[in-house]
Amino acid sequence: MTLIVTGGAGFIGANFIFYMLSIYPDMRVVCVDCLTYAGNLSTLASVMGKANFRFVKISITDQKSIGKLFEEEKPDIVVNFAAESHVDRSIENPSVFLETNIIGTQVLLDAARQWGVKRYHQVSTDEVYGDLPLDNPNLFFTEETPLHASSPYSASKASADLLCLAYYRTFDLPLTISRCSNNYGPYHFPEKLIPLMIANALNDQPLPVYGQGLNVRDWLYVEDHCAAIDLIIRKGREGEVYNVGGHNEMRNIDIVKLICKELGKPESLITYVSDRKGHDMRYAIDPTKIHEELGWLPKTKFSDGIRLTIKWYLDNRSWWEEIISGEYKNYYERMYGGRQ
Ligand code: NAD
Ligand code: TDX
Repeated sequence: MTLIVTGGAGFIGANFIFYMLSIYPDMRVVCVDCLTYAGNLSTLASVMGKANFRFVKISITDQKSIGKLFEEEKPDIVVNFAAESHVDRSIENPSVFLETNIIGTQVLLDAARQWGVKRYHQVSTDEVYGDLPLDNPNLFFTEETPLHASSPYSASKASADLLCLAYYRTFDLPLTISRCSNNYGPYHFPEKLIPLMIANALNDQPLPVYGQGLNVRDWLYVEDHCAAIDLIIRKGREGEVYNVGGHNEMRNIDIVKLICKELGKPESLITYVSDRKGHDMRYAIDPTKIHEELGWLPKTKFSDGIRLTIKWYLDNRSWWEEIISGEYKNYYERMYGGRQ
């Protein structure tokens, strides 16, 4: 059994590789990643020496190299995590999002068709549904909710989902799609809310909360997402979309205050800054389908997961300190410097 994982040097892809190799120690896992700013080879250090693991540095947009790799490896399963994933960067520069998230997906779908892959899985996001209002907590995203993306990032992910569904309908390509809510956990790139706030708090730096911090996200520990994808590729029905989320809605400001409390840092570090353009108010997943069809339920409560995550950032300072001391500094200055 050979599994290709694209984007495996990033946050969720790396956690998925660890998860799969721990549950299926004999599976051949091939990681494809072109190592953008978000990809980090040191993340994969613990699996790099394994005989059944291979890392290949190529872009999913590189049709020739992807074709050659599929010819060599003849993968049974492909799970596509590779993407530009940060909403703020998509507002700054949309074009690479279209290139990677849409064209990259098309290249993989074509290779999967050509080489007879048994299952192609597209890792999508709840952001394709747009957002929900704050004043109606009984509304949730189901798989039937119309696509209504807000940012260039989510529009590119929605486009990729439509392409996948078209390949299923037109070519019978055996595929599945998962749309997950916000993940958190080890190896989360420090540009994202939770790791950014942990790193800044540990360095006694301001904690930049967009707007009033009232936006709501539905947080899921990354390992629970990995378990859901494993179930979907084994037992999910072809051509189907599965929403993944654990009913764990939190306001941004409450997360930031919790991080201050856990780290013993003063809330006076919190700085309200101008809002993200087009900022989605609330995401909330209805996970009934994956629960009833596949028996999936999240295992990690937020109170445990956030402590595990904070501990990981305390124990692995060199991982994120190296990131934030490099090119990230320029990004941070562009995004937050002088932002009021
Ligand atoms: P990430 O930014 O941490 O990692 C993305 C990885 O993809 C990096 O290793 C990067 O080098 C690689 N990559 C980017 N462009 C590539 C290309 N052209 N070719 C090959 N590799 C390329 O992202 P993440 O947070 O781990 O998200 C992974 C996937 O999960 C994405 O598709 C994202 O849309 C989806 N998702 C993320 C979340 C979340 O909360 N982080 C939630 C739901 C869905
Ligand atoms: O400095 C910040 N201050 C702040 O208030 C940052 C980085 C974020 N925020 C807010 C914006 C959002 O309301 O926190 C919330 C979470 O922001 P992000 O971590 O950027 O995540 P989000 O925009 O919700 O998107 C994430 O979840 C869905 C991932 O980045 C996507 O890849 C995934 O599809």
